[in-house]
Amino acid sequence: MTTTEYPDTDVLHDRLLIGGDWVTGSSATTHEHIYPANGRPNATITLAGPDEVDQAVRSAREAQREWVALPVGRRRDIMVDLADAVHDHVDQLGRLSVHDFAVPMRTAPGHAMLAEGFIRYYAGHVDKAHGQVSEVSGKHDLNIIDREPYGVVGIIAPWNGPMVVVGLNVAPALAAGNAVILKPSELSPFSALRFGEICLEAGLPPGLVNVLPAGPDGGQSLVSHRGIGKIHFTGGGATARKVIVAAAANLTPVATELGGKSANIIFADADLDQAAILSAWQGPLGQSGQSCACGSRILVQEDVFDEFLQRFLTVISAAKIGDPFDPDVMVGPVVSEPAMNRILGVIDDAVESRHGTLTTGGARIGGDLGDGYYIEPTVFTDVDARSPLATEEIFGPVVSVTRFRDEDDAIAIANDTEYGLNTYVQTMNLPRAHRVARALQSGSVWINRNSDISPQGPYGGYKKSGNGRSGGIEGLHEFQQIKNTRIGL
Ligand code: TXE
Repeated sequence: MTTTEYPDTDVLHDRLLIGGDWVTGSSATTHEHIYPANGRPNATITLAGPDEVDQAVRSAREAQREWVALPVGRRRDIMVDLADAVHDHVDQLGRLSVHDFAVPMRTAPGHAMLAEGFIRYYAGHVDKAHGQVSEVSGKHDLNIIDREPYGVVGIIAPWNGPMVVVGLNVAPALAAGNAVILKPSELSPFSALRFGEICLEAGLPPGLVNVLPAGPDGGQSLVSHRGIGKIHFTGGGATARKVIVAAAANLTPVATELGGKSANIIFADADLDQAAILSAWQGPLGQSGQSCACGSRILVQEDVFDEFLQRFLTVISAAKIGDPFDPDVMVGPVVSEPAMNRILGVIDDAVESRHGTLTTGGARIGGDLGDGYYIEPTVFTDVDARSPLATEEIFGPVVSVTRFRDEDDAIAIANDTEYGLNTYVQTMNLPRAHRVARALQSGSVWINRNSDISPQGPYGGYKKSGNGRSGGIEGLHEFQQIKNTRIGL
């Protein structure tokens, strides 16, 4: 199929959504968006520049005043209407995610479903905000503690999950009473722009949600704008440092959700069939390993190493790789030619430096898929624990499988990383599961299951995986500031 034959090309929006209007700005540049599955352009999009960011902040400020002036019940109902509207467009948003970054259509609607779930969850918080009254020394005084919105918040999304960020961060920001400027990556503009349009269709005030695809320059304009009350950044650590430095000019607070190098610990008492399936999909197969939640360091108790490895490789070899719009395809390409070349470079370095034994994969996939950016699911064993393979986030279909002796050994290896986003543990021993979970230095621990991020559980990192929390009441508090009012009676 050529890209023009793909569905929904009529809603591949290529402009900015500011104040409810589609805008192609003078200071904006353009970006030729490439469909990763065939290396061909599917649209030329407008990127936001400083003028467009400034215009969006002005629109957002107006809309935010209108938003908080609405009765809470009305705001709640509008957010419920938004959840319903996203629900009605889950498949279309899924297809746009495929156009965005070639995530297989088998899983793409799941991003929009997650967004719907978070929007619906936070809609329920809108009319249940309770302040507090606390006793103070002047016993006739009245001391009131309130949580208030920042005003206009900037939300920066990574290319691999704009609709996930809509759920994790846009939903609580709106529920907390803020207006939002959402900046998707230039590599994945379409689903976010369509979401912005759905917000207008669902009745949100124009300008409450502005969608400005932009690259690093536009991103810098957003984070250094003095009209932004708070920034939420999801992306890599290197970029996070640039964001924090730029925001520091105005002392704008920044919450971050960053990368990971997550361990997946498989004990001898685990269900090895289930562990093999979970490890393959949470590892090199799901989104071709392009996920912050990728379980890229698979640690297997030595007694069952060979038995697990054989089952794991069997699951990988059975996965169908191809065009993400094909409903039978489970694994797509990586996001871009630079990403493909970077990942292949990591693999070649690891082989040349003997940092591990290449057990399967390692090469670009040619043939019918040769125009796309496809890499074979790649597994290294016996990896040098100090090598880049074992310590650096690869963000591609490359994982390591190594042995450990006992529980203490597994915990030590799992924690021996500067990251701390997720850890996975496969065991049927309940006391062990709790003991190990308590000892792990990561914001999320998943026992016998994949990383199923849900509204009820705050998701975020330890150490260099970031400081933000998305989900739960913590996710709402990220977008509120606290006011203490004391009245002398
Ligand atoms: O990140 P980048 P990518 C992490 C993942 C990996 C990275 C991949 O682990 O490390 O994100 O996503 C914009 N000023 N997570 O490649 O390059 C850029 O346009 C302001 C963790 O997108 O850091 C994009 O919109 N903005 C996450 C965004 O920053 C700038 C889940 C991120 O870009 C900028 C998913 C600049 N100077 C991925 N330069 C989690 N923890 O949940 C770029 N940008």
